[in-house]
Amino acid sequence: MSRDETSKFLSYVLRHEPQAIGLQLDSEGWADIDALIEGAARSGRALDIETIEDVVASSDKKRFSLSADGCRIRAAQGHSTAQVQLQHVRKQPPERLYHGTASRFLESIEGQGLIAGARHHVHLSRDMETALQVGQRYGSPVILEVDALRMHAQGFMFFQADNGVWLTEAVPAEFLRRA
Ligand code: HQG
Repeated sequence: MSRDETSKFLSYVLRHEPQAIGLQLDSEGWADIDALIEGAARSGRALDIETIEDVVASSDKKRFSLSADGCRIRAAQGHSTAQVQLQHVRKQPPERLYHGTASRFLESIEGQGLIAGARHHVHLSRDMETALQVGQRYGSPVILEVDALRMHAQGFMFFQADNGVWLTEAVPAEFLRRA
């Protein structure tokens, strides 16, 4: 597998479908790297520790983390699997955060706010550029500005993943406006 294919494969099994290769994640999202390599081999994918380390080091968004002893790996955020209930670090957010989406979702978002969908959290970024890239994945991109500090002051919880991505459970429409 190329570096890109490996990154997509790791996202798939470490965030969404570990059972697809018979892999067990703990509640903090960690997988044993030997078990990951064995599971990949069983499903016909050749994976080795050097490729994994290369993908971890080169990931533009720092999607994956290795444990201090180098034996385990996890995705920093973006999970949908019920095997994982990652306890992200709770933090006070900056005044504004941004969410990139596609214009065709706007009507629904105006009605019900931002919801996590399949993932465990709504993903937000500190900068508009990242939000634009995220929004582009689904069509004509739109950047939404989130009144994060005001939400926080009203008791909504915010978390920051290992890689800096901001997370919250949902964003009611009243805290959203087009950037
Ligand atoms: C939209 C990538 C209709 C939401 C990125 C998004 C991110 C609604 C889509 C990470 C809605 C969900 C996550 C509502 C939200 N009605 N649509 N009420 N509320 N949506 O992929 O935030 O490259 O699950 O706007 O960089 O796009 O994979 O979430 O368009 O950090 O590492 O529903 O994934 O990271 O899509 O992306 P997603 P996301 P990686």
